[in-house]
Amino acid sequence: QNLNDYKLWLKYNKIENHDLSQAYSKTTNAVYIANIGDIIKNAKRELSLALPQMLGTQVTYESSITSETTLIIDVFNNLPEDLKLAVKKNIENINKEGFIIQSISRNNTPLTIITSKEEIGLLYGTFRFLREMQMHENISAKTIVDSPKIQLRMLNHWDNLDRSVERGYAGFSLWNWQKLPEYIDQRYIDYARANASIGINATVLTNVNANALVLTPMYLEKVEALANVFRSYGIQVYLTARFSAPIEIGNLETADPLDKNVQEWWSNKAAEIYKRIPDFGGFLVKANSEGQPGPQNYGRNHVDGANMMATALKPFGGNVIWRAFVYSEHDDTDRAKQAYDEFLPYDGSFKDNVIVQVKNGPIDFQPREPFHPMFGAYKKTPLAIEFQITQEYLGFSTHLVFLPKLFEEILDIDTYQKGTGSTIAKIIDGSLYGNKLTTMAGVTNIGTDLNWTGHPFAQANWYGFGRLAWDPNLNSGQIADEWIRTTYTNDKAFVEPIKKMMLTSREAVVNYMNPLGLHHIFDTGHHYGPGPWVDDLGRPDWNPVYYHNADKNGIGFDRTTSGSNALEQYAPFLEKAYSNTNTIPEEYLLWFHHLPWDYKLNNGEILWDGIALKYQEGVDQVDDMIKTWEAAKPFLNEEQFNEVHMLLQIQLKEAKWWRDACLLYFQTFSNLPLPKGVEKPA
Ligand code: GCW
Repeated sequence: QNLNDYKLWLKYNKIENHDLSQAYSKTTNAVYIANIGDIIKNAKRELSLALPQMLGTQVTYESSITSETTLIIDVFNNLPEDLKLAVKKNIENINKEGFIIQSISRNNTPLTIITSKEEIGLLYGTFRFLREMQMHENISAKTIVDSPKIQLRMLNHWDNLDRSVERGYAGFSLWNWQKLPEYIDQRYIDYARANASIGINATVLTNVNANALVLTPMYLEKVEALANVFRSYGIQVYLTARFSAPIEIGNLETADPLDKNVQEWWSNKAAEIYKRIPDFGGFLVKANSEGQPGPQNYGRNHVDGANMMATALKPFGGNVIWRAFVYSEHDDTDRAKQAYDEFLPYDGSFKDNVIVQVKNGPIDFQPREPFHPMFGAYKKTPLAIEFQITQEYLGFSTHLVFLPKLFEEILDIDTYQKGTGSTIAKIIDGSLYGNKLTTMAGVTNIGTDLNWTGHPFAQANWYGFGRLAWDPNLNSGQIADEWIRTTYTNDKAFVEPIKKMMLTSREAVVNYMNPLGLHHIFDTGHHYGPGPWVDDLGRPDWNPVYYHNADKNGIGFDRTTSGSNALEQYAPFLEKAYSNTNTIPEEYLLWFHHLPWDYKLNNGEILWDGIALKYQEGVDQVDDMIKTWEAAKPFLNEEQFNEVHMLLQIQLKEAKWWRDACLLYFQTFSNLPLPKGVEKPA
């Protein structure tokens, strides 16, 4: 791995263009930055790191605003009256984390102002200012007025206390529990910088399959040390709370949420945490899911459990984020239906500091899923969307897959639950139902690898998640553009083809793993390679054969009225459209329908041929990605080039593996020859 990749998108490369460099030097010639708190100190640190690297000059800071000042960074309330007047209109259009970057002429001197309502906006504004410079934009020619559209922009670490990371493919956990609290690794600071630069403002440090130990004083002291670092970057710490903690670390005999002693235990625990961490965010809970303990162990329900914790956190302003990722081996209902069935009756019964967190799709982070039907159906209790940034089902950190494309696809979907235009973005940002708490969570792909994410391009998924959590209406092409230009170069001859490569990479992985709505045909446990033949696991709902149902008559999961009728969980308009093979988008075909091998696709191909050709298309797309990368070689140093080139070779080999394994297996049912154009397995 390349040492330079450690810097992520905060490389602050030298600006070679003389005129541009001159212009930026003028803008940053005399900087007044208010001294109002720890957060702004970090904005100042960032400027002091970035400007000399980009411009080759040291920054001169002024202790007060003078007629020489060229850049002012301060909150609106502190600005001199004439400047207040200049930015007044824009200040009305931002929220408390938003910012304005505006250039004016003051006494015939050009002046740039970065301002906000609160201190945190100045940090976000500074990072944005620096990004504009990294992207060689003409800052003084435009006014930027920007605010986050979602309140909690949150990473979920699936990090265990032994530093292993569940579904982590980039080394070990960043949190060095053994050396904490005294030893503050520079990584914690750089992690916070990277997150703040894209607006992430909350992090859950521990795995949802939690160990209760993190709630003991020995660990809380370490959590406090991390919270102290993150606070000055505007990042709030959350912890996972194992439901049975009162038994495991509290010496109680039960964890029954209606038991007085249990309730008291959690209230005391909350008080203990807030004493150390006054801005602690709250708990993320996985309960009665995949064998984790929960209220149902005591004959209670999700509402009892979540509300008990919510009551404990409420006096301190904390939240409970309660996951809806539930499905049971004792229930033979289609797994895709279970969370909705179980949770729908509880809509509106949760306390106002409870957020229900739902994965983007109804199964589990597949390369493509239709949206989870709880989105739009839940109208009163706020929902958080949970995306997976780590690539559990998308080739780990070996395959290049640009996930913002997937995130965007989901966010843009219309659920039709409150008429046309009921998009998931509007549900998540609260605008559709007026929810007060809004959250986007991403299961992080970060670890101790030198480049943080294993694959250098996986950095773009961290970046893109943050950008979309800030504004779920952003376009994935713009996100790719920003990432490439801040990470590599602004040269169009590099940016354009690489952007194209990134934007097709998600469809490529769908094609070579799970085309036309196929899903969950991964090999058991690790979820890396193909395993469509697996049929012997203890739980039927973990077996791939449960999902593809291939037999001599056809393939696919019938979720219409003749099957599991999962479609009844969607709005009538979609239920109708998806029930009909003529109107369902073909990318969801086999998710909802079991169809004969000779079923005719829209383009006239029979289903078997269509599947085979999709697998081939995926392989060809990876081939093209390699060609694109090879053509980009002049812009890369040898290490940079080789690293991605080697990874792409593996991706190609494995795309073929997927194609061959799946087609050979499915062919035992279809009994049809491979169509022309599909490479014969070696
Ligand atoms: O995606 C599945 C993973 C589990 C994970 C679970 C969950 C943390 O395979 O590793 O557990 O989902 O989201 O709870």
